[in-house]
Amino acid sequence: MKKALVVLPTYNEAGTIKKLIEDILLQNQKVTNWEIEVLINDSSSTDDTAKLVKELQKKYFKKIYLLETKKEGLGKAYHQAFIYAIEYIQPFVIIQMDADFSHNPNDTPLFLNEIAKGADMVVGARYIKGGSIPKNWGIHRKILSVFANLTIRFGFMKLNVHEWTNGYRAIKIWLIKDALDHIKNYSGYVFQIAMLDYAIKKGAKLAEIPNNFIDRKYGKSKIFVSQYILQILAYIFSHSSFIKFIIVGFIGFAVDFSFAYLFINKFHFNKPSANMFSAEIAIISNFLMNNFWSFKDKKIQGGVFSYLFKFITFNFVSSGSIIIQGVGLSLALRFIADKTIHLFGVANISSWIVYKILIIAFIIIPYSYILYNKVIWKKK
Ligand SMILES: Nc1nc2c(ncn2[C@@H]2O[C@H](COP(=O)(O)OP(=O)(O)OP(=O)(O)O)[C@@H](O)[C@H]2O)c(=O)[nH]1
Ligand SMILES: [Mg+2]
Repeated sequence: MKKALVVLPTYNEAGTIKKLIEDILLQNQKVTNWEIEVLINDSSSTDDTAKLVKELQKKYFKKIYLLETKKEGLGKAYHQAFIYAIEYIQPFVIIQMDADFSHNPNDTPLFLNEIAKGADMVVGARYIKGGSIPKNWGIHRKILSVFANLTIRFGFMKLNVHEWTNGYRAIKIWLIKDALDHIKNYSGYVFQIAMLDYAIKKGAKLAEIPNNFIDRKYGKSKIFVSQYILQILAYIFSHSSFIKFIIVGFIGFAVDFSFAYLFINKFHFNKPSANMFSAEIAIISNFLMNNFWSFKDKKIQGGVFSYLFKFITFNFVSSGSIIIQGVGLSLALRFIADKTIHLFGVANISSWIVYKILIIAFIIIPYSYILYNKVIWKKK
């Protein structure tokens, strides 16, 4: 028998906590290979949440654990619960669940099933077939949830991970132990994103199962929306290798342009050689910035030779994008049009500028990002 521990963070959930714990413990009758227990981290609720848990503890001997802490946010509450679980309970897997019945306790066997099949982390996903968000949510709440998930998905360029913010999950204890240092920095709701991001970067095996999120009937929501949005954006900016890769691209463009200007105007190089030198300087600086910043989790390992080899490959990939731009531009000019476009009667731009921007956005960026990930900064 393996132990599965359901962790419930609570703040004023007296309306639901008793029935929820009993429903979770009832799941023991449905699973054969698991022993399900519950840990509640109550952050100084001002209602009877902790008192009700203590009453239940007497009824269900040694199946219910209670931690009582200060109120410091959801991420902090999970972090405290994880540390307690690792030290005193040693489960094989932890299931995270909201305590307001938004997550149906009857689904816990489905999560355990995926864990038994080999997943390291199972996410209850509302944005896959079979999953859903509450129909009665106001339109602003629906938009917020959908957009938050899309922003994170595209911000990290992890298109096959559909759910980032839902808190119904099962995570193997080794992965939690491993992630403790990373997630302790995120005390609010953004902790859920930080945990999943860490699991992906670790190469953990992920599974998504459909989840129907139910609107709470009792108690009040604790989310502070504008703060949450800012935390999400800050997290993506500091942790997405894709965003950093785009920023490096812009810096590379500036480096190329500045050096070309310098060589031509100050050192009187001829224009073609000035541009060749400036392009190579930009390639070198892009290579270094990508290695030590954008893809720092997958930094090139080994000695001088592996650096040299990767650097030469990087030059090939960069030459590829120059060729793609050249060929793409000449095809567009020839088969679409080579003319001046009048922008709403206020400005004129040449069509080649539009083509160049489109080629960079839709061909060069995916081309380079995919090759960097698959060839130069491969996952170890
Ligand atoms: N221990 C602890 N639990 C918290 C804290 N903040 C939120 N929670 C719990 O975390 C879970 C999710 O919080 P909710 O306020 O329901 O957030 P939500 O589910 O996104 O929003 P609603 O369902 O609309 O309320 C609930 O069980 C809360 O009681 C906290 O600071 N400490
Ligand atoms: Mg809730």
